Amino acid sequence: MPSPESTAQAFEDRYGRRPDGVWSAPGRVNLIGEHTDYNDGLVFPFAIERRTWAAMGRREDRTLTVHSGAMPEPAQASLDELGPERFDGWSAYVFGVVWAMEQRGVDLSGRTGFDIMLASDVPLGAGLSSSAAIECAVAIALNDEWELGLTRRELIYICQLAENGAVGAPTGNMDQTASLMGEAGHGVLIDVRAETADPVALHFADEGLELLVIDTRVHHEHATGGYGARRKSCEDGAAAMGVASLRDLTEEDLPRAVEVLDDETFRRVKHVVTENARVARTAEVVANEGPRAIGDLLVASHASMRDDFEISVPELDLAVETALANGAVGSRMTGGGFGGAAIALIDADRAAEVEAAIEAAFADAGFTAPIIFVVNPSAGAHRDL
Ligand code: GAF
Repeated sequence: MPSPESTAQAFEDRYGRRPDGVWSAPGRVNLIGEHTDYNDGLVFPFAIERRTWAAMGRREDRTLTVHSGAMPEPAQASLDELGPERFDGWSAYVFGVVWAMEQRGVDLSGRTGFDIMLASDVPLGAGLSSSAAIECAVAIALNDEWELGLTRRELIYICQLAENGAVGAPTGNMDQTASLMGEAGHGVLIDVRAETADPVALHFADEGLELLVIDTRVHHEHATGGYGARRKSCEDGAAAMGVASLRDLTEEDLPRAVEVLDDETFRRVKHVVTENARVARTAEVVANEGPRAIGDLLVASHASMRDDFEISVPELDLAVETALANGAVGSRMTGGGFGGAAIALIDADRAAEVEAAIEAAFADAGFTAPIIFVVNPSAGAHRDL
C-alpha cells in the first residue's frame, strides 16, 4: 500500500530530489443520492480511507510532468500550451486541473511548472471515484505550491471542470465535494443548488455495523455511454415539465409528470425526484435513529435505479440481493452505475458470512469474482508531508 513517505521516496527516486510536499485526496462511497447531483439535488456520500497521494516539486521552467506507478508512461505538458485536445489519456486528470484553474481565472503567466509522482490505492473503474481523488490531490497541492488561496468550494468547481472539460465526462460534482469536504466519522450531506456540504456523524461501528463495498469488477466509463444519456433524459424531463432542473419537482408533481412525459422519461424523472426525498430522509434518520434504521431507504434507492433509472447490471443486482438474503440491514449499488460497486450495511459479526455468500453467488452465476472490503468514513483532502 502506498503512503505519504513511499510516494515522497518514489518522487526522489524518479526526479533525484525531495518533493516540496505530499498531498492526498480520498475516493468516496455514496451512501445514497444517485444521479441527483447534476439535477441540483441532494447527495449523501462519504470519503473513504483509500486515497491518491501526489508528491509535488516545483521546477524552474514552464514544464509539467507526471509519473504514476500504475501507468507505464510518464506524461508531460507545458504551461504555455494547455488545452484538453493536448491531454492524452489519464494525464488529463492532472493537467486538466491546471487548465481548469486557468479557465476559472487563475493567472498562469509568470508561474513555473512542476513534477508530480502519483500513487493510489483507490481501485480504478470501481465507481469509487478514483478520478476525483487524483484531481483533488493535484488541486490542493497546486493551491499550496502556487499560494493561490482558493477556497475548497472553488476547488470543487475547478476539479469538476477538469472532469467535464478535460476528461470529457459530463458528471456532477458529488465526487469532488466528497473528496474535498469529507471528514473522519462523517458523511457529507450535499445540497448542490444551495452549494452546501455539511458533515453528518456516521458512526457505523457504534451500532456494531460495517459498510462493505462489493466491487463487481464490471468496468464502467462515464465519458461515453449511458451516463450522458441519463443526464440528457433528466434535462429533457425538466424542460417538458417547465422547470429549470428536476430539483424544482417534488413527489406531488409526479401525477402531472406521468401525464406530460413519455414513459421512459417519466421513470427517469421519478427516480431523481424520489431519490432526493430519500436522501433528505436518510440524513434525518441517521441523525435521529442511527444508521441501522436506514436499511429500507437504501433498498428503495436500489430498486429505483434498477427499475426506473435503469443503470444497474446483473452483477450489482446479485450483490444486493445476496447481501439482503444474508441479513444485510440495507444494500444498493453506488456511483454512476453500468458496473462498479455495490454497498451493503451489515452486522460486523456477519461480515465473513455475507462475503462468502456473495462470492459463492457470483461463482454460481459464472461472474468474475468480486473484490469485497470494508470502508469507513474518513478524512478529506489534505497535506500529508
Ligand atoms: C458519478 C459522477 F461522477 C457523479 O457526479 C454522480 O453523478 C454519480 O456518478 C451518480 O450519482 O460518480
